[in-house]
Amino acid sequence: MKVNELKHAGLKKWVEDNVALMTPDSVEICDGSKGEYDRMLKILVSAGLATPLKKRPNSYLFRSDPSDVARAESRTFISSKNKDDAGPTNNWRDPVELKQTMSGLYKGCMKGRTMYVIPFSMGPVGSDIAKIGVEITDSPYVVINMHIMTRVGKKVLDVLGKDGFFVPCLHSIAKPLNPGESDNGKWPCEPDVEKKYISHFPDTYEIWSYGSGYGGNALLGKKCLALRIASALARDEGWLAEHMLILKITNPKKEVKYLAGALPSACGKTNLAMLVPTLKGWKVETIGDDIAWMKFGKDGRLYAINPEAGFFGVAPGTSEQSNYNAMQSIKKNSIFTNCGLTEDGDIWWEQIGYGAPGKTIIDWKGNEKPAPKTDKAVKGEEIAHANARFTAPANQCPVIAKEWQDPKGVPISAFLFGGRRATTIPLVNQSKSWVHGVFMGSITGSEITAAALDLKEGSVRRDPFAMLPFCGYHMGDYFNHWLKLGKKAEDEGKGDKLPKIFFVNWFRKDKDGHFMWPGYGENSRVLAWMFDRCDNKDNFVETAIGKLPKTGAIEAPPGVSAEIMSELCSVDTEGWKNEISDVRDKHYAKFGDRLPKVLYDELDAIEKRLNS
Ligand code: OXD
Ligand code: MN
Repeated sequence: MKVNELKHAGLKKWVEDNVALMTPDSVEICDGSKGEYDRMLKILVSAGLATPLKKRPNSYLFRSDPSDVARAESRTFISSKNKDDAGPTNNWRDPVELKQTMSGLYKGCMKGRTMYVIPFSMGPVGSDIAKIGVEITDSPYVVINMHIMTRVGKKVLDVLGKDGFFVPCLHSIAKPLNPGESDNGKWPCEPDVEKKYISHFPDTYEIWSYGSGYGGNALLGKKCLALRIASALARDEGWLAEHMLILKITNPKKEVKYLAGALPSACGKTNLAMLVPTLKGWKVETIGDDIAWMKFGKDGRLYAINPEAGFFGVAPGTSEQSNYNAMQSIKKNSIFTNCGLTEDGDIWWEQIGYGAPGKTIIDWKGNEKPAPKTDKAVKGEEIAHANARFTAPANQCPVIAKEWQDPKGVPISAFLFGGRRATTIPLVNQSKSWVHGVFMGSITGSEITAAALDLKEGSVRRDPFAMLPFCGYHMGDYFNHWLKLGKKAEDEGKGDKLPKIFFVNWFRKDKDGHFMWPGYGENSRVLAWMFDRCDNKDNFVETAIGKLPKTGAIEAPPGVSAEIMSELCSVDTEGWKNEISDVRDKHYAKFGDRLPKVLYDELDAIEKRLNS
């Protein structure tokens, strides 16, 4: 298809304007076909950027530039007209100035390259909850990743019609080529981090990205569209765009419920989405591992779709033990970025579950090193980058639920929030009400190590709703949006249809620093308790902080004593008093008068109950 054959006048003009600005050598409208995918890989292999993997059919390894290995949060901008609308947790730039700067950078940026125009659907094509985006990019690596992560092609243009709504997503790796020049094995990008831009214009629902070819900076359907821009759309249109997994859980009586869960990075969200239950007779299946879009149905229930079509997962730490189903999902047709390359032509990473075969291995920077005999991570000597990734089609997951592509979505019975907390926060806690649940989401936090961020070891980084880097507007307004949706449902007499809200913590430690809860498949015991709570089973005690499991309501996993279970499921009054003052003084205070008053009321009410 040629640009002048595009039926949508707005799309055609947008593409033509950008062709004039970016001056690519040629333009291709992507059709999402296997032929197109294979052609992109030929280009990438001959440019020395992709290595075919002997051990995995139709799978390839890429090594990015060391400047281009993760989301560039400091270069991610929320460019709303009013600075106040971006809020204290986002980087703001004036949209007129930012567009001027970036238009200057985009000028001639695709010289010597092909411009690819990727029409994609986030969510099953044509679903009422789905949205269409079109990404302009000069990166064939982006094209193949978008093929896996979204639904690409002509069917999307058909749904878009002549005047449908789409989110324009501009992307360039910022590396024009001179005549005769080739990438020659060097990952093309702007190596100066300060010159990378990942910009969002929430008032006009646009994305402009420049200088990075990696992950969330470049695959614009994911964090940029499906979270930052979608959160603004959801605010304006009355729905929810959340950083949540979606799972299906079936009990031994074959009853089914769906649950959506938000956990900050490094808390095992993908593992939870693909969990293998240890609890007999229970089954967990996956709908999505990262993002949920949810709209109320006429029946008052909240229906969720996974807007994505693949997994873009962190590789290190993924093993048959930590995530059996992820390991099965990446056996073929997968893309690996910044992993190690073994002598026998396979990928390898730290904590993959086995040492590397052979004598030598190529690390993520392309250097040959002795093959590690164990899979332990050695600081500063990593074979795979800590944020090395796999991209795999969701339908390769052995436990993908049959309804994962249902255009009407699945009805959500429960929300789960959680974080990595060594103390205070119990194993599981159900909110007393919707408002209390929003309060729980708003104080979500996770402990970090000093090495990871410039913060005191063990201190809590608050990551409300796990949306801190992903909310496209002021987080105080975002909390209010959640409150408003709950109030509307209650005012309409549909409050009982709202999902129940829970807070979990798999990461409590004892005085010696050992984890008290085994996690992984044993988390099914907690999911089962939540399942029964959704059916109003009498398995809880009412406490100052919420509804906690009754003694014996969660059967202890092997090796966990009754005393430990009771500690995991009780109120740490002193710890909670500290938590409350930390939230009031260091967290809520940041949001000024946009922090909804009812959340302060909730804080006061918990404090009062703790003191009584
Ligand atoms: C992700 C993230 O890549 O949350 O999913 O950073
Ligand atoms: Mn994520």
